[in-house]
Amino acid sequence: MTQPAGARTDPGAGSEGSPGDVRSPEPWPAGRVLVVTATYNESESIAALVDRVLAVDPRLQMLVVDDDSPDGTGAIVLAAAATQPRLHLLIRRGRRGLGSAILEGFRAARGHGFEVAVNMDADFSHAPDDIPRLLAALEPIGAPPMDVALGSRRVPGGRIVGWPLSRHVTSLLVNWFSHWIIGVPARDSTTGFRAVRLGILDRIPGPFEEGYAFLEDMLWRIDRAGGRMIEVPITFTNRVEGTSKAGMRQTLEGAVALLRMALRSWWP
Ligand SMILES: Nc1nc2c(ncn2[C@@H]2O[C@H](COP(=O)(O)OP(=O)(O)OP(=O)(O)O)[C@@H](O)[C@H]2O)c(=O)[nH]1
Ligand SMILES: [Mg+2]
Repeated sequence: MTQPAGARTDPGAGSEGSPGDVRSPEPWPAGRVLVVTATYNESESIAALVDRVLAVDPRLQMLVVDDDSPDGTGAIVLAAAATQPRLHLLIRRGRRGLGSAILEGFRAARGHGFEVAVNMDADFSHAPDDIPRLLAALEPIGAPPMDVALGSRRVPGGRIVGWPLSRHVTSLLVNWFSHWIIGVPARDSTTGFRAVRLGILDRIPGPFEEGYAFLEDMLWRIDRAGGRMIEVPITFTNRVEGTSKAGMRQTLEGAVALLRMALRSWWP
C-alpha cells in the first residue's frame, strides 16, 4: 500500500504498532468514549457510518482499524480524518483478524486516555443510535458500574432482522456452546456491539483469540476476572451493503477456537 498523504507510520500512543502501520495524525483530542470499528473491505458503508456515529454525540470519537482493505476503505477514512478531528485511523498491513483489530483499537483507546470503548461493526448491522443506551447501561442507577454492556439480540426486546435460517441456526449453536460448554455468562456472547470499560483490560492480559472467537474469549476472561456484564436489547439488521467477511476460513478458525476455549475452561 502506498502511504496516503497526512498519514504516519511510527507507532502511536497506546498501541504496540508494527512496522508499516499507517495512522491518522496525532494528537487526538481528549475524550472519554471511543467508538472502535474494525474494517475489511467496507468502502460502501464506512463513510456513512462515520458520519452517523459522530453525529450521535459531539463528545464521541471514533477509531477505524482497517487491515489494509484492497477496496480502499482506509483511504476513505484517512481523507475524512483530515477534516474531522474526532475521527482516527489505523491501517495495519495484511488481514490480521477481527479480534486482533478490536483489541488493538481498545489498547489504543486506553493509551489515549479514554475510559470506555464501544465496539461496533461497519456494516450498519448495529445502529449508531443505540450507542447511548449501551453507555447508560454501564452506569446503572443504584448499582455498581458494569464493565461490559452487550448489545444483545437474545434478551427480551432483542431482534434479528433479515437473516436466513442458516444464520439463525449457526448463531444459536455457537451461543449455546459458548454459554453451556465454555461458561460465558451471556445469552448473546457473539455480539460485536458492546461498550467496554477499558480498565478491565488490565485484569485480562490474554493472549486472546485473534479471529471472530475473540468476542466470546474476551467475555470469558472478563467473567473469570470478576468483571460485571449486562445485556441490553438491540435490533440487529443483516448487512445490506458489501459482502460478509466471515468466510469459510474464518468460520473454521472460529470453530477450532471455540473447542480450544472449551478445553481451556474445563482443564485450565
Ligand atoms: N480489521 C479487520 N476487520 C475485520 C476482519 N474481519 C472482519 N472485519 C470487520 O469486522 C466486522 C464484522 O464482520 P462481518 O463481515 O460483518 O461479519 P458478520 O457480521 O459475522 O457477517 P455479515 O454481517 O453477514 O457480513 C466488519 O466491520 C468487518 O469489516 C479482519 O480480519 N480485520
Ligand atoms: Mg456484519
